[in-house]
Amino acid sequence: MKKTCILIGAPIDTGQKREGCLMGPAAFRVAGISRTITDTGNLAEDWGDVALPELRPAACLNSAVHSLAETVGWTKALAETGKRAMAKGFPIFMGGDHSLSLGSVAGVAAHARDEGRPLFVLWLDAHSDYHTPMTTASGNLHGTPVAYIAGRLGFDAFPPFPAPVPPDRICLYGIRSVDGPEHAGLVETDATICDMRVLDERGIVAPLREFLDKVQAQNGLLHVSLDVDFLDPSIAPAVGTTVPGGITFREAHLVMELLHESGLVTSLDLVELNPFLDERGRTARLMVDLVGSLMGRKVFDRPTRSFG
Ligand code: HAR
Ligand code: MN
Ligand code: MN
Ligand code: MN
Repeated sequence: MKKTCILIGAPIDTGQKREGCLMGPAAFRVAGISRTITDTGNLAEDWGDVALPELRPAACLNSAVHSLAETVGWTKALAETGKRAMAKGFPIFMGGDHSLSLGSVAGVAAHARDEGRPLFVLWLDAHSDYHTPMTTASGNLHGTPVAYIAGRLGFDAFPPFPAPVPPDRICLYGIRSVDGPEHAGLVETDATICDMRVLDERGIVAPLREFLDKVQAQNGLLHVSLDVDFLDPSIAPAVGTTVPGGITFREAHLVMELLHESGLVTSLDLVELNPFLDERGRTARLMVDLVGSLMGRKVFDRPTRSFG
């Protein structure tokens, strides 16, 4: 089935302290994201970059937190654009650092609520991003979106998350860096944790299929959030927070191909690309190639396992 992909640029770098992520949307465009999508027989519509609205003062008891007003502003703007895009097609949010998901998933969740369908979230990342503004030691709000999405307390400065996603509909996949307070929070939930220990032992396919089967069984919408640092730094150097031991080139493509075959994915974030750290565009190109696999590019067409 043909999809209309809606490209939404989110040039955000205030969710962390290293500059450069704000060039991400431009790099995805230069790397040919539109063309890659249309080459798979789907449609691409570029809505341009979202603008940061006028800021309102915002405060937080944790003095480590920085750029709170900007992050709240982006969250509101992206939630509004994301909800509108969900009504029109398949939004692809091009970051920007991972704080963009505070807004993108809020918009997607509002749409899911209005449709009366459960939202599932697949978090492809080295990090669990389960801090709240109250628990983060770095003060970098890109480490918080999963907690916001799950309805964890501590986000008083933000709009209430529309229809929080129960943790049993969230899968953290590829994680290998989890801080103490994130761990303490996560063990209290029934989120699906496919950390590297699990993926090394079981392989990447079975745990992913189990989660996709759940989405299918409940007729859910599925949001995929792809952080560059999910990938091994040797193939994806353009990110400020590399963690060794990541997903390989071949594993990453297989994950995307399985997601395509499931037919379940309804929205996507591409985050944490810092083009200033890239080597001749290779990370941007790899991320775009992964979008190609997600949209159905393959070497050879064969009957695929159906879901449900
Ligand atoms: N957990 C650490 C912190 O809060 C590192 C978070 C890094 N997050 C990302 N996104 N790069 O996954 O500071
Ligand atoms: Mn900056
Ligand atoms: Mn992340
Ligand atoms: Mn990460």
